[in-house]
Amino acid sequence: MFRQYRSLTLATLLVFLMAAVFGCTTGEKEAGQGTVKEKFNGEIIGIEPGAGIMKATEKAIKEYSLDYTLKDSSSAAMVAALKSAIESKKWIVVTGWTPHWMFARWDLKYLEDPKGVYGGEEHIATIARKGLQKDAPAAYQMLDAFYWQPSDMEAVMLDINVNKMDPDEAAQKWIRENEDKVKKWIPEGVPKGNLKKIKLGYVEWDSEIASTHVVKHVLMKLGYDVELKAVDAGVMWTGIGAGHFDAIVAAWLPHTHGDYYKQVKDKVDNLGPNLEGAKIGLVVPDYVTINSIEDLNK
Ligand code: PBE
Repeated sequence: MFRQYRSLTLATLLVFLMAAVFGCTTGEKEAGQGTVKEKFNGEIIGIEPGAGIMKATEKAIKEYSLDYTLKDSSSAAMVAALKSAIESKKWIVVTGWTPHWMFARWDLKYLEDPKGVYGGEEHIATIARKGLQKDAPAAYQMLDAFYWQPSDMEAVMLDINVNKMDPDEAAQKWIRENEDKVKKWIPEGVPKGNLKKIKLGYVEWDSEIASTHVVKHVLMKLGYDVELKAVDAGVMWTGIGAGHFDAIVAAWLPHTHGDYYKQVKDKVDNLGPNLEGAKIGLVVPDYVTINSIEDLNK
């Protein structure tokens, strides 16, 4: 009986000792003494697989020889992961872009990209199918004139994502509050044409939800019915090339969607930039103490 007790006590002591030792190691890591890769859990949190930024990140992993896994997810899941990491002050690296409301919501920074894998500054272009000009001249002119600032797009994104407005409501609110800008996009004395319904393709990226809904409501002001079709990036591009969509306002050029664009460029009308000063890259919270993609290897 007594012997049994003694061995039990010894075993308990051993368990306590082990817990103390291991607990200590974990505690140290949480206090921030792991390697950079360990702090990021060896993961880059990505978005939808077809996005240009995902291809660019695969390339960055190769060019910087990063021992990291790029996780597919969705734009919404990426933001949710970012939010929860920030709430517990954990390190996280995500595929991010500008314009995006997340920069207004949290203190974030781009990791420097000395090899230029993400391609620097770019623009978002409007692309129309061939024949739209003839079928719906007023819509075509409006799409051609559509041009706004990153701050405009961000205002709509903030209403949708932070103020939890419905995209249609947020778009209509922005239009109401920016009559002077919208007026410049509305053609005068241009016939509507035979096409009554305009079909816009887009991907459910926060930036493109904002722009596509604004354009939808301006086209409705011109008297068109408008149908929005949310698809993958690949389908958006083959769709505009094949004329399944009348237009897209979500073409990130020259870099992010450069490969997609190359495949359809002779079959579409490029109506030029609708926004300048866009950018993609790897984004971390400000409290993360590294500054460059090269530091991810440390
Ligand atoms: N994005 C937003 C897209 C373009 C718009 C940066 C996530 C992409 O990477 O394809």
